[in-house]
Amino acid sequence: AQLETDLKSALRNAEFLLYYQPQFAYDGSMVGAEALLRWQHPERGLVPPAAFIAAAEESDLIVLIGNWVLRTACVQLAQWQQDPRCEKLQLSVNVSARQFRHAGFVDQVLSEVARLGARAHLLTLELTESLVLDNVEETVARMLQLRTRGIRFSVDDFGTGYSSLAYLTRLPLHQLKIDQSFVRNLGTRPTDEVIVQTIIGMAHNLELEVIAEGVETEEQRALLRHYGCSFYQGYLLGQPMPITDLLALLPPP
Ligand code: G
Ligand code: G
Ligand code: MN
Ligand code: NA
Repeated sequence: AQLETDLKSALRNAEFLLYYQPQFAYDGSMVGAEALLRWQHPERGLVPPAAFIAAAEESDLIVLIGNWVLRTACVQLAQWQQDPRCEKLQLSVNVSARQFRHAGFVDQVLSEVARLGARAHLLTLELTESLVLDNVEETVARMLQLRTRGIRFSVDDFGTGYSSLAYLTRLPLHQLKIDQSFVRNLGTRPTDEVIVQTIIGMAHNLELEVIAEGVETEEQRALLRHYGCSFYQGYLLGQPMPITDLLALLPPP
């Protein structure tokens, strides 16, 4: 409960900020970033989401925090659109199950996008596999309301749940994001190579984009490329970083 009180005051005192982890195409060009929440605590310093997201998810606090993240991401997208170096960058935002199921979610996303003038097709919402499978009817209905307005969807941590091909075809998805637990052992654990190849093949057959996360070595990237993975994210290419550092990675105009 203390943490909950602290999080409420963090919202009031504007102590949250977004870090950005770059995402690259196979040709080395930056295609966008994932927004990752951080809490700049007055005494504890920079607090990672692992220390507070789960607590926030126990109440509608996650809705308030999630709304802040969405708004801030839309502000960023709208700013990028003013700069020819950034105008094509897409931004991925993590969405918690409780936030997605909240009655106001669809309206919240659409109104922030419209109010701030962000291009909807550059905003990707990352949903976890367990979220999308929990109540497929309702999930599809909500996703479609956003999809028809241009918002894109990615399945985060893909491969850790139990998605069947049948479920996947029912969801209006744009991207699968291969979980880092499979990427980590590429080249050392043959079963993970099979899993990664299967996910990539599945994505291609469903005409979905596929991105690998947690890419830490050249060997992993080379294998992923060899298997047909088109997009990469991970420490090899860039850690989550402040926005100014991200923009410094772009080629000069
Ligand atoms: O960098 P990392 O420590 O940023 O993130 C750890 C976990 O926190 C990841 O599983 C990530 O999905 C989650 N996370 C990061 N930012 C957000 C956010 O804005 N909203 C939600 N719901 N989860 C987030
Ligand atoms: O939203 P998601 O669960 O995918 O969160 C991504 C998490 O993975 C964040 O905590 C981020 O900091 C972390 N991460 C990003 N790239 C790497 C990487 O290359 N290696 C490891 N170990 N973690 C990473
Ligand atoms: Mn994510
Ligand atoms: Na993930």
